Amino acid sequence: MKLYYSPNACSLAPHIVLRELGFAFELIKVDLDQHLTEFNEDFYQFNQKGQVPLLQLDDGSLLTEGAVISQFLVDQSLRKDLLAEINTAGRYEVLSWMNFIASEIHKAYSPFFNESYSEKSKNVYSRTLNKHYAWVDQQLNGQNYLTGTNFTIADIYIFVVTRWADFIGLDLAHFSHLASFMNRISERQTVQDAIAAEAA
Ligand SMILES: N[C@@H](CCC(=O)N[C@@H](CS)C(=O)NCC(=O)O)C(=O)O
Repeated sequence: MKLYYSPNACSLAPHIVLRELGFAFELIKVDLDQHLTEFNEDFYQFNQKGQVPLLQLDDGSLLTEGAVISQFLVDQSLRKDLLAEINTAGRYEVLSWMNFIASEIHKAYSPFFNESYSEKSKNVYSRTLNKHYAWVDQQLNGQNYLTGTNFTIADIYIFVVTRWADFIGLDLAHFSHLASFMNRISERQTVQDAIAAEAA
């Protein structure tokens, strides 16, 4: 398997999932501005959306959309703790989080990485993020992970996008349960290995 990624981008989530599962994979770095892979190939020939993450299977088939790639990967494994089996309530609880993170949190960060947005528009997105994180912080009150006692792919995904708060100067320190959660996830060996591999 090959994972096309950009350092610290949302592709870090399926990258961590690959390490949690112990799968063999190759990382291919993409320069998103130049649309080039580290081998000087046009990234658009692999993904016309021009976005990471992109997963290429050994048979050459391609899968996009990080939240779906993470689900796909766990379904290829025996690790049902990361995402419960089909037709169980636990699975849909995790998928509900995945959808919330993708549609409400992940995309609310995008304007901060796009120079065409004004400061005024960015302030609107800051307020949106604060509102969502206030709710997330409440959910984490008294529990280690988003869905309770179990670490899942939703914890990985929200960890990856919430790291961006530091990059854009969004202060989330007042959300103490969220802060503890971020520390807890950052202590995992797979998370540290993935971050180090992307920095190499
Ligand atoms: N809907 C996609 C969005 C992926 C996405 O936003 N990727 C960003 C990096 S975090 C990217 O590739 N941006 C470059 C671009 O959109 O041109 C997903 O969830 O996988």
